[in-house]
Amino acid sequence: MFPRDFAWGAATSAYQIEGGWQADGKGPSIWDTFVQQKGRVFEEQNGNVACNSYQLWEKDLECIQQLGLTHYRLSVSWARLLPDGTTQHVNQKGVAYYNKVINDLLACNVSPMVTLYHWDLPQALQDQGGWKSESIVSLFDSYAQFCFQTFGDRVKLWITINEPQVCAKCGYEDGIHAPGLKEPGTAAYLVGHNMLRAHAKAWHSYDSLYRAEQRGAVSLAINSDWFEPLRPGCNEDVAATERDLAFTLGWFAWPVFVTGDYPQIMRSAIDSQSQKLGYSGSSRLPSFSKDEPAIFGTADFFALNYYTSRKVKAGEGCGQMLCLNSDRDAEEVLDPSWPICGVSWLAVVPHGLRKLLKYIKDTFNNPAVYITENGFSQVGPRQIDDVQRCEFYSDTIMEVGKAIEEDGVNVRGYFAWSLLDNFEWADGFSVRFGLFHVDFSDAKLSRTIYRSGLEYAKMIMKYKGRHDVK
Ligand code: GBH
Repeated sequence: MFPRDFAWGAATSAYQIEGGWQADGKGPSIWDTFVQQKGRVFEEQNGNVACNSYQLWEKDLECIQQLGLTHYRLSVSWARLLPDGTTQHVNQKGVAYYNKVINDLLACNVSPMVTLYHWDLPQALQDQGGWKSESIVSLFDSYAQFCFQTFGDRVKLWITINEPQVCAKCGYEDGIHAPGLKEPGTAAYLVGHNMLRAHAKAWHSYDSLYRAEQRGAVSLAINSDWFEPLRPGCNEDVAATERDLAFTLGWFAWPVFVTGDYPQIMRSAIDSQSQKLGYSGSSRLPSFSKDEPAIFGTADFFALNYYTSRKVKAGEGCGQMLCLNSDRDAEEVLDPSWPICGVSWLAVVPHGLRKLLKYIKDTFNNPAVYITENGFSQVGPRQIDDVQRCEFYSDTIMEVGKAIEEDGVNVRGYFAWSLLDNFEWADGFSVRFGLFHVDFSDAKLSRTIYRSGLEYAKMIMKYKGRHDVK
């Protein structure tokens, strides 16, 4: 069912696991700032220590080996490498840390997939306007080039930006993630725009300066739910579903994989709402200039973060608010048959992943796909014997297998979110996604494998093993 070189992985991100927020010359990031503000995070928790992977990396490596992973997806902290965000000042201790991580992985036959930006912008760059400012595009490119130069002899799979849609919406529209801004209806589109340009510029740099020698692949991780009309026969619901998909997956996938520009549905929804509300000036959704490096074609594979599905019905006709949800004008509902795991947004729908994969194959010209995140959360008291999560992983991996075998989708790898219980952003440590439990009340932060970790290890062994029999 799974190709011989299929990537069996797990993922983490720097701020969520590393701790060491001020260690060895690291600069502050926007999350270091955000968590210090009252009311931002569950019980005022923070990632100052988190899983302390900055010091306990070798424990993480043991976990990785216990699972038998072939790949590990981590992110590097921009402010740990470049404390003020620029290449003017390199923190050699940060470089040494990631060199060790990468070298240890390779020594254990595990391939690293490295994300450059998993939401932790250096505060120094936020102070200059952050992702809203056009200057971020070349700053990001310099940072990316620094990473290609420093680690690219060993890292062959790169993700520039993790979930630009979530960065833009949660960080600048809803204000529930760092930098915590609430500028509805405008900032998210600008931020998304600069993220696309930054991604594209970094991809072009890799393509022209590093690819020939390093022979790696670069993409961006796009998050999307699977969307279906609530009433399939109802035209309004079908149209709302298309809009919802355009505002989530399409926002970033369309420019990169299809046209070099945003989905037409998205632009016309935004512009007609602007007109209705008498918003003057140019479109709130910026345009790409012909003089810039092209956006189209700037991904060597499709990186998908999939968590859940939604049924969609027509919205209430926008309302008077200038905001992203009004532009999108779609109402999302849960099917009562879908179980909810842990957090309220996470309905368990493994078959939605298969449908989304098929959609990606058909819409984006059959790209190689890595599922760069997928997981199941637990809240409340520790439950090592997590039978539901075991079932979730086996059902999901079955759906991925069907996507490959029956639908012919070119899926190249699967990364479970997450290797470890970790700092789940605004939910702090109250929501646990790990294959390993982390005891945050114990100074040693001991890692204990969940039953689902053992099951995932067995699945990996089984599917990898099959080839050896032949
Ligand atoms: C991913 O985000 C992230 O890449 C990863 O870092 C994270 O730990 C993981 O998934 C699990 O969440 O509270 O109703 O307003 C997934 C996208 C964006 C989904 C924020 C939940 C909050 C919904 N997430 N969203 S709500």
